[in-house]
Amino acid sequence: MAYLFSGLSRTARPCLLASVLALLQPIAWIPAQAHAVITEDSLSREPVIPGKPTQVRLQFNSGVEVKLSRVTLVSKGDTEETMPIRSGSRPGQVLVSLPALAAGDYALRCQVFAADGHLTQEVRRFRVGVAAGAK
Ligand SMILES: [Cu+2]
Repeated sequence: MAYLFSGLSRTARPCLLASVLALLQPIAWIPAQAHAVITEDSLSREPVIPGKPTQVRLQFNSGVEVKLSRVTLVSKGDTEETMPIRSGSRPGQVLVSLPALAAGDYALRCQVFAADGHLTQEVRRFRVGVAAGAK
């Protein structure tokens, strides 16, 4: 990190920049420190077929409070729709019921409460149809 600033002149401005970056870092690092992180998802291995309802499995590294969590489907034009979710058979597994989707690009926005009460958000992009399976 230090080398980023080595080329900058020794004025107050880089110091200010460094201070601002230092303040922002904890916010930027929330995903890395997340308390319920997706460790595996079925989207990366099983393509979503157009026109067919699909169950997506999300595996988290910790227990998840499903009732306090929300998974939103984001489609073209930033249209958002809350998807039905329920606990899977394995600890930390969440099942998302996707409706039949037309071909195109989508994303799942996962707002998840870990068993310890911490909220984290992750986005998983996926493609339905031609060249499906692309991340
Ligand atoms: Cu936590």
